Amino acid sequence: MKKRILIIGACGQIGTELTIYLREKFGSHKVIASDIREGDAELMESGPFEILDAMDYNAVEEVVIRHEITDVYLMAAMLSATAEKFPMKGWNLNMNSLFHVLNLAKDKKIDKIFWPSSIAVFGPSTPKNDTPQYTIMEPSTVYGISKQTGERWCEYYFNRYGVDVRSIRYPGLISYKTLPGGGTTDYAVDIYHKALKHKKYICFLNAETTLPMMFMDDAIRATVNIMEADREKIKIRSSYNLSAMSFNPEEITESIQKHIPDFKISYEPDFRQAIADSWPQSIDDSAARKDWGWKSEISLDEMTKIMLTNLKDRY
Ligand code: AKB
Repeated sequence: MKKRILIIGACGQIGTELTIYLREKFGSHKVIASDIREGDAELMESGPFEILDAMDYNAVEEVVIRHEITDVYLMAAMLSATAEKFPMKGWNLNMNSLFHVLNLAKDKKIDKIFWPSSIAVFGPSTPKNDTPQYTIMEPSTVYGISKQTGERWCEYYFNRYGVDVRSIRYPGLISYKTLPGGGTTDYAVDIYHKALKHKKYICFLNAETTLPMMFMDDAIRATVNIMEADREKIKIRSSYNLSAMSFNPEEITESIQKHIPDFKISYEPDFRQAIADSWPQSIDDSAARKDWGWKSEISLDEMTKIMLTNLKDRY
């Protein structure tokens, strides 16, 4: 099999675990990790690595050609909270990096692209519960606008140029290997670290803020499954809704208290509350289930057990 994979943004929260998973699946030498900075030891030592700026078309093209890349996973992005602080930087990174890989595929320099979208494509006017695949989309954040625009361009490149681009609208992702950076759903990772370290956590969202979330293992499985599915099964070329669980800060606290009974949470909502309030509470992912067989496996309580077990030795 000629497959050779490039992961751009390999040192981030998703990229780190995705790289390690793909190296185990396809062989280390077939999976080139790249990022603007070096990552953690496991990632750096498990296979080839390139320093790469996702905004630099010539550099991306050079790495693609030198390594004879067939599949690109573009994981570099500025997330919702940070992009509100640096709107133009967020827009430029999220859009330019996408155009670079779409154009490489259009020019037949790569075969296939994975590009992550997000629940942030939805906005205050979207139905909040069981948000359908096709619905009103008026995102109110820079990040959400960039993801929704990106979805339109993915579909356009597929329809106009036959570019094989595949995408998922990730919910908030929770993992213990790498910390997230700059998202609105990051509290759901931080809370586990603080529960173990201090037995208390000050949450930047209020107790009732229910958001769609997913454990990283499910997200990685979904990502690789959509990329490995037969081309004709991928009917949606903008991005697929994806769902696993929904909870609010109070509910994740109760799940943690089953293991750490004296854990306490308090609330000091900041600017991220408005972002979270603009997003859905739960997602209808029936199209992903039907088209390429998606099914989530990990529930809130299972995730809590995994997170606490794997983080406890750090504190
Ligand atoms: C964020 O909070 O910005 C991300 C996302 C939901 O895409 N985790």
